[in-house]
Amino acid sequence: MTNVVEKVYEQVVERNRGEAEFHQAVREVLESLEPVISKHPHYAEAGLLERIVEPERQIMFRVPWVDDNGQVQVNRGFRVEFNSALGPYKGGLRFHPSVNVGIIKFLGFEQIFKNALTNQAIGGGKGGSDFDPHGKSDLEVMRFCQSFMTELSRHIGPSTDVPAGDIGVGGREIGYMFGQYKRLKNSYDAGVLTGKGLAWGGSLVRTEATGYGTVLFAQSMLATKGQSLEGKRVTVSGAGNVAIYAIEKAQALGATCITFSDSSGYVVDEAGVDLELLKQVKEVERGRVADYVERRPGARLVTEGRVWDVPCDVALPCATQNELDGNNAATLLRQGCGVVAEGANMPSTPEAIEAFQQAGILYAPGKASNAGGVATSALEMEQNASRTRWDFETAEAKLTDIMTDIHDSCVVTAEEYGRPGDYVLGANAAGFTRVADVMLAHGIV
Ligand code: NDP
Ligand code: 2IT
Repeated sequence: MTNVVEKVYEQVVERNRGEAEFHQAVREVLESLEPVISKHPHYAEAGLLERIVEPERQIMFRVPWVDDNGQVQVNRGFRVEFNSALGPYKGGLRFHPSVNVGIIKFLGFEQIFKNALTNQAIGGGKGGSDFDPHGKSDLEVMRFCQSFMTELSRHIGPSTDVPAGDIGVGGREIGYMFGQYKRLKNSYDAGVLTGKGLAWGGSLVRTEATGYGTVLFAQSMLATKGQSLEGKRVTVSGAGNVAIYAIEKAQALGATCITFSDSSGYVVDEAGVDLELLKQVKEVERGRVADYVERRPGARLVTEGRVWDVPCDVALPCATQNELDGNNAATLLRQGCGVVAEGANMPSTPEAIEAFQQAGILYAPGKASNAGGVATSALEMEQNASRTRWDFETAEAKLTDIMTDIHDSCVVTAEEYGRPGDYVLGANAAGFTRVADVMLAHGIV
């Protein structure tokens, strides 16, 4: 790293001790911004790097609730309002036992650049809790969400900060949180949360958007080589919102998706995933991947190794951060994988990214390829503000246009800096420039 970038990175490590994922995300962005900083020294001179790595506000709070046995439980809640240069803070809420401030900060930091890439008026933020929804009753989830929102409601608003879902937060949780927000504020502010139900201000396509967008991005990358997803073997990790709709879109475009996974293992289904069965098991029954195998002849459950051991043409990591390491990348490359598009946030480790880039395959970082989710959240805000509702085709056409634009601006920006095909540089440089120029215009705030 050059001196100026190295100094900022060291300060981040020093000031945010023990936050490994945050350090990793900052390092990845700063390293790839070096050519931008050399070409445009005024960004560093204005202290923009130091400012952009420091959240505008970080909120941490106690979330007490009572479980079904009458026992008091205490979780920790977070909201990191990272950057509001482009619009209200926007980003999901994650409920997972692994959640800590470093994870929320890495996600919030990535969100700044992702949201900038969509070209919509949304700043970057993220939140969540170490609450684990697995195995909890609906009533327990409701009580937790109500307690969480009781504090969060002081900090959010349709023009201030607009949370949505992420791991462990879907339509059910957004519903409980919206109900509590409405009750506390005595105001039907539909635009305060996105990912709402269709009957109360939600947008068509929001459920599908992240997975669809990831696949559309992969399709755009393939098109630069005169290829498409038709006939390709695709491996997918995860079995949640992003994975399910990535599989749906990839199959619609003629690919065969042969895997999915959760924290109990992965499933190989060489005949192609039976999407209706997967939705039944995961969305309706909230079951485990083994429940799919029990009902699907020919499918097998693997509990050793990683889904990346399965040979494929295209890999779509759609579960969580650092789920694909250098060894997994080497295996993928050895077995002929030529495309990786990230549905998850930061699923590839730095070693894996390095391997993909050295091999010259098509590799899309999550902040570009998974931006369809937040982009459609911004479309939901737009519909809420104008009290309209678009049909599925209208919303999907807008999503498709946004994903094409993001893809093309990554390509053009990478070329501008003499590194054609480098989607990491393209995404970071294009996203950073948009935010940085507006921060300059707003003065030192
Ligand atoms: P879900 O909660 O719907 O699904 C997450 C899936 O990933 C589950 O199958 C889960 O398995 C698995 N998973 C999660 N954590 C782990 C872990 N530590 N180890 C192994 N498996 C794990 O979440 P989403 O599909 O919404 O999110 C998936 C990824 O996509 C995340 O990285 C998220 O940040 C990112 N993303 C989500 C967006 C959205 O709109 N929802 C938008 C953009 C990115 P299990 O149930 O066993 O834990
Ligand atoms: O990581 C992400 O972009 C999300 N979880 C979606 C955020 C949103 O506000 O829709």
